Order: sequence, then structure tokens, then C-alpha cells
Amino acid sequence: MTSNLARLAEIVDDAARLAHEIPQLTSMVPDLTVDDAYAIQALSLARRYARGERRVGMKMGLTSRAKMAQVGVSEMIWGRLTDAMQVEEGGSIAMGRYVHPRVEPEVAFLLKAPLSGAVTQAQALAAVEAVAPALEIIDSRYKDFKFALPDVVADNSSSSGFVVGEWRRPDLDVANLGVVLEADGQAVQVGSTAAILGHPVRSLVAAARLVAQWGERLEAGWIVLAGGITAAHHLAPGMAARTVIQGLGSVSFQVEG
Ligand code: 0L1
Ligand code: MG
Repeated sequence: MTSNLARLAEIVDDAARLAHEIPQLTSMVPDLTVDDAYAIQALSLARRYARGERRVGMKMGLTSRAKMAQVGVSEMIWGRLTDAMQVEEGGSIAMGRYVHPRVEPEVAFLLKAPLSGAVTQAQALAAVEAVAPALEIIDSRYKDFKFALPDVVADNSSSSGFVVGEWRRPDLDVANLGVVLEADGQAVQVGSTAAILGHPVRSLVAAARLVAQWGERLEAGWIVLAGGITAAHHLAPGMAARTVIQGLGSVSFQVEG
């Protein structure tokens, strides 16, 4: 099985690197488990590290009902962020690097201390250096953006890029802030940070617990994306994407035309 997992990791890594569509792994291996999928994710990320990418954080996925409903999967998942995935605030991306990218508004935490295992919300908040508005670019490598839980987990939980706005004080109350996602200046999704498990810090608590199951910890200096607040919006050539979070500010990027 180990060599199979390595082969499946190569398939998802190539699909992400070369931006091409692949069939669901579960169509090839129907008994693929979620544990197998996290092992595939780790192996595929190891290939990126071998090419020089550096781990800079973690993304939480499916932490809001809007996201669960959009993709038909109802369990929290997580993925790994690398430096190569970060897009400069106000910067641009090329469509050709993605298969069928979407964008979603998020809250980002910057950590000043490690976190792992069972932690309280107060302990999680005490480890936060700063908070910021963020956008995640998700891009399932599967045909038609359709997958089962093991597929999406193996595919780094669809993560393919992220943009972080200006960092703000960690004591800012992010429990219930209004959020607007704009495409070309038009509001395409609205929501509240409370959509993330009732409070985004709960996502950080869950992140610490979930990485510990894989013998990892959230490290000081890492960015943790708390999960999509609204359903994601399809990106298109030339589109300007922006999110505004009440009291936190805005963050944006442009898709090259
Ligand atoms: O919240 C998320 O980042 C979900 C990512 C995985 C599911 C998807 O592709 O939308
Ligand atoms: Mg997300």
C-alpha cells in the first residue's frame, strides 16, 4: 500500500504542479480511507519541499455550513500552506497556473507560539501574534470540482494560493464581523466571521487538535487560515477579487487578463 500511496501522491502533485485535471482517486481506489488521504497529502507536499518550497502554515477547510453545502462534504479538513502558494496583497495570478480556481474570504491568524493537541480558546488566542483578512484561492484538481472526502484531503484540501491583508492586533474581537466578497467591485457573497464554527478561534483550536493527530504542531511564525466564510466564487481572466471584513480591513488580488 505504501508504494501505492506514493504513486497517488505523485499523481496529485503533478496535477497541481502542471495544472491539469485528474479523475477522482476514489474512482481508481474505491476503498481509499481518509487516513490514506492524509498520508498522500503529506507525501505530495514532501515532493514540493524537495523542490525547494517551505512550509509556512496550515489551512482549515469546510469550517462553515456554506462551504460544506457547496461541495457536499460535511467534515472539517485541513491542508498545508507553502511559501510558493502566497500571493502578494494587491498582486496578480495567472489563470494558467490553475485548473478551475475559485476564491473565498477567510480570517488568517499569525502565530507567535506553537500550538498542538487539546488547547482551550484562551490558550489558542494567547498564541496569536496578529489577525488579518485573507483570501484563499482553491483549485480542486478533480474533474468538475467534484470529489469525495478522501479525494479532497489527498489534494491538499483544494488549497492552491492565499493572500493576506494587513496584520491587526490580536485582541481585536473577530467573533462576528460582516464580510463582503467582491468580484470586479460587485458584491458576490456576504456573510459573517461567525460562520466559521461560531467563532474563528474555534477553527484554530481544531487546527491544533487535528495536526497533533499527525504528530505535528502549529509553529510560531505560521499562518493559519480559518476556513471559507461564504461559498467560493469562480475566478475568471481579468477579474479583480477583494474581500472586506468589518473592522479588519480589505485584501485583494487580480487575475491576469
Ligand atoms: O474551506 C475550504 O477551504 C474548503 C476547501 C476544500 C473544499 C473545496 O474545494 O471547496
Ligand atoms: Mg478555504
